[in-house]
Amino acid sequence: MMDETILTIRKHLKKKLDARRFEHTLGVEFTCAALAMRYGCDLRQAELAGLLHDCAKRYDGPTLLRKCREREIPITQAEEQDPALLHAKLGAWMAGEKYGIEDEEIKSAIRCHNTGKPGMSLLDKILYVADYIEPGRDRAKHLPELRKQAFLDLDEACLSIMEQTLEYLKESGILIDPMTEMACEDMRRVVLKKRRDAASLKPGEERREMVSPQTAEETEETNKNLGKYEKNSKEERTLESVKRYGKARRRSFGGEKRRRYQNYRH
Ligand code: DGI
Ligand code: FE
Ligand code: FE
Repeated sequence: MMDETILTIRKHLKKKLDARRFEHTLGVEFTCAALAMRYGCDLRQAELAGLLHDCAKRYDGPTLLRKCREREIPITQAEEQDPALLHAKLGAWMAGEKYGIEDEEIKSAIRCHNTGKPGMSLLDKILYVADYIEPGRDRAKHLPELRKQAFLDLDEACLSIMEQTLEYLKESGILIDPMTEMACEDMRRVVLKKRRDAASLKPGEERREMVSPQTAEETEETNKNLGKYEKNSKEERTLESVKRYGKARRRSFGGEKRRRYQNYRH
């Protein structure tokens, strides 16, 4: 059954956004849905986040600044210099106030969709990645590889995008928002931890593990305090693995990496 809310918002945005932005919006909505299927995220949440993420993009810089000030939305130095960034924060506000979205997770994903943030939720990461890889995008480097990576490991894809974005901002001499740096550092910690865990395991049936959905608990686990995580994770993971598959599953990071790069070549 088609969701009336989604259809109504789509119709409204078609009138409010220019044709290119609307096409991008649909691309992000559908990519969010695909990633939600892959990682076991709520489909409706993902679609709504994708659909509404750029709803404030119709305003120019000065208007964004004014509207954010009027609504007492905090403005960073980078946003002051590059007010276009504010479409994320104002967009989250509009999702709530204009489009009646009460779901805080959807609003959070919209709010952090251009800078990211430390401790991103599964939905935050899905929107962040979908915005970059949707079918209409063609400027970024390594898009075919990134698109594939997004469906293999969402955290790795997030990190690649954050690193590429920072590289682009540095090259162009654009002021970097501290949130963009913090998000990337946090994701790097999460990914390095995952890689270390994987490397410490012996080779095994890694294929099945690679395609198993990322659960909300797993996402939460990756976002946990690192020290605590460090102490318990091996035992917890082994236990979880035993629960899920009936025996301890082990895999080799080297094997997975090699296979992934082989995949990239065709
Ligand atoms: O709205 P979209 O064009 O679909 O994409 P977006 O909301 O992800 O915005 C992407 C732009 O945001 C891209 O040109 C890079 C820019 N950006 C990301 N982080 C920062 C940033 N710009 C500045 N000034 N500072 C940042 O930290
Ligand atoms: Fe955006
Ligand atoms: Fe976008």
